[in-house]
Amino acid sequence: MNVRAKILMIVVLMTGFGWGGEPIDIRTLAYTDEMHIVAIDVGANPTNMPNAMLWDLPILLLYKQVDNFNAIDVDLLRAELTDDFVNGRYKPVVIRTKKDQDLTLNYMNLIGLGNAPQRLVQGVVCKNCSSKRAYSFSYGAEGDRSKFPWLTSIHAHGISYTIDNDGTRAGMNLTANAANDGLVAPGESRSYYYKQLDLPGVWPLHDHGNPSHTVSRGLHMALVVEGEEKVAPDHDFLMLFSDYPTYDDYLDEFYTQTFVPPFIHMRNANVMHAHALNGYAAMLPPRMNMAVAGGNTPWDAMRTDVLSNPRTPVYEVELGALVRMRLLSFGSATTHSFHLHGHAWWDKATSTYQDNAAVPAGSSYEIMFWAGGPPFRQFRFFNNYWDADEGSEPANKIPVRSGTGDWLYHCHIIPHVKHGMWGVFRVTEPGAGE
Ligand SMILES: [Cu+2]
Repeated sequence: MNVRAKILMIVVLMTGFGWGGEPIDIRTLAYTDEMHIVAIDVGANPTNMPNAMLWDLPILLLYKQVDNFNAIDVDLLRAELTDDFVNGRYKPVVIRTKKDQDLTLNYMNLIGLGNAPQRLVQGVVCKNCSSKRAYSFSYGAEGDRSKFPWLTSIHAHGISYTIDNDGTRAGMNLTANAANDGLVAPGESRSYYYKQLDLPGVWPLHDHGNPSHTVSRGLHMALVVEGEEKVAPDHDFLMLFSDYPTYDDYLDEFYTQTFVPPFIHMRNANVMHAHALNGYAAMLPPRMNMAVAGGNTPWDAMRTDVLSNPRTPVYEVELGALVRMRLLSFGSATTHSFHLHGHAWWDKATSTYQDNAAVPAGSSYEIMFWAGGPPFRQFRFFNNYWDADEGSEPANKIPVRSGTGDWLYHCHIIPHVKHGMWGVFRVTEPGAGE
């Protein structure tokens, strides 16, 4: 094996060859009215930046669904979730329920318990730090918790609930009643009750114990409240936008004397931004290196024939399928957007056609179009994009505008593409997958 082939093999192993990001299709999820959720810390790298180039693994904070809280083995649970995450099988928790139903979320905080991951961080840690310093950091019982208690919660958007289910400490609520406290200490549990979900939509659920610290590390999930279905799309994809933290958390050191290291800290002392879809960031620099090592060029970094699929979602849909995309952003630092090549949709808010949807932090947005075809509204109202096949039955006609192909999608804040926010929307010939 020559040197170039060896390098390629090593890089391929480190970056996870063949892991395609699995889309979340809401229609495949069972309806629920009660769920058990835990929060747990996991040492794992959500990017394709090789682990060997990082000072240490970042510590993610994640929600995970479990059957119940009886006899939970924290280390086993953490090992399973870590394995899922590292191997590209992680999906953010999505809770699907129906309008006018009740929902109970039983919640247990496992952060820092058992054999919790620790980080050793070295390097220049701030602009004004002259020398390199070394820190160890964990969410475990050793040290950190005394200064920065890891109380966490579930705070829901949009749906109706009483103040004791808000998952937030604010105002005079605790003076009024200590039972109003929605925060949960490590090792403890409580339930959140939501009565008669009155507003359909895609709602964020996230920690509100210390959200500036935890939400960007992954402590977020989605609640889908289904209303009356007016249209039945062939695919109903949910995509979660998030960004992992960089320098924001130095503020914690300032206020609490507790150093919380940047999320992705390279051995060369650089701090990396990571912008993720469904939890994973497909950074371009490692893929450029891989492409060059494999005898291609940096311009081939988004190819999936010469490089692996990204762990961001790779959609595969047939030409003419009606696709709904529900976009939900947890961007803790910034807005993101969804731009899809070759497609457009009708934007209800502005009554214009668009091919780029901004999704501000904490917001959701819904779009609908035909794969390889026109916007949904255009098709309904103008009906001028039939695949012209004289004599075929109307039911067999397919709306075609841009056609088949691997259409790139990405956030249109351009640096976010480099930092991981892109993927492939593959439109195939009808029947090709059968
Ligand atoms: Cu973005």
